[in-house]
Amino acid sequence: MLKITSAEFLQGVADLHQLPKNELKEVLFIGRSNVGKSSLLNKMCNRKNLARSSNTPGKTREINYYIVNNQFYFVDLPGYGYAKVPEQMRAGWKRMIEDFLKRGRPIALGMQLIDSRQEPTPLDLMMMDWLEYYEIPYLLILTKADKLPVSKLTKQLEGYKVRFNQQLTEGSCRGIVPFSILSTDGKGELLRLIDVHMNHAMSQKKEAV
Ligand SMILES: Nc1nc2c(ncn2[C@@H]2O[C@H](COP(=O)(O)OP(=O)(O)OP(=O)(O)O)[C@@H](O)[C@H]2O)c(=O)[nH]1
Ligand SMILES: [Mg+2]
Repeated sequence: MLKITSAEFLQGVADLHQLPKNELKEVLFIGRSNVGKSSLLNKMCNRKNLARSSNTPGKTREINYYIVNNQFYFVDLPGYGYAKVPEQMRAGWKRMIEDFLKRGRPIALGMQLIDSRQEPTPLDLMMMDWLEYYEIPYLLILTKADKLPVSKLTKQLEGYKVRFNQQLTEGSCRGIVPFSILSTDGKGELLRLIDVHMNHAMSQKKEAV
């Protein structure tokens, strides 16, 4: 079982030339502004303020790198979809994320976060298409699960499973997991899944050599 024993902020990347040059595996945190990316990252690391919750949504333009167990990276991607962001900044975000994915970074797993109370937005769907296109294994994480009664959450989960059945069975989606920072329920399962995909990514690398 993966245990996170250390986690430190490494750097904020505004220009992709600054991306770390080593080969450490990466776990990506992807989702719209305010969906809970930083909260999830903090919860996974048992830290309150490792990833700062931005009080100005949409303003974070940097890709934030955290080094975990001195072994792999948690990568907090800038949130998208904030209504008040000017068109020019949106285009900049899109270019940055696509350039990032194109670079063929050693990504072990993508965590695509969606608010459990909502349907995926067009930008969420675009992100999922990109993950599929680049064959990056990813999880759909339904955040803020505490905000729904259990029956509604179950229904949402079932709806997502039906809707994304093809991605689950033939594509790169490796699971749909409800999550809440107010409970410890989903954390063990996420750590297990990160571990599985980290090991998988490492063994693939060895085979390729
Ligand atoms: N009730 C509840 N609130 C949550 C949960 N996860 C996040 N929040 C709250 O949602 C707000 C946004 O969370 P963040 O983690 O900052 O969201 P983010 O995706 O990092 O946002 P950006 O950095 O702006 O892209 C904060 O007020 C969190 O406390 C959850 O599981 N349950
Ligand atoms: Mg954040």
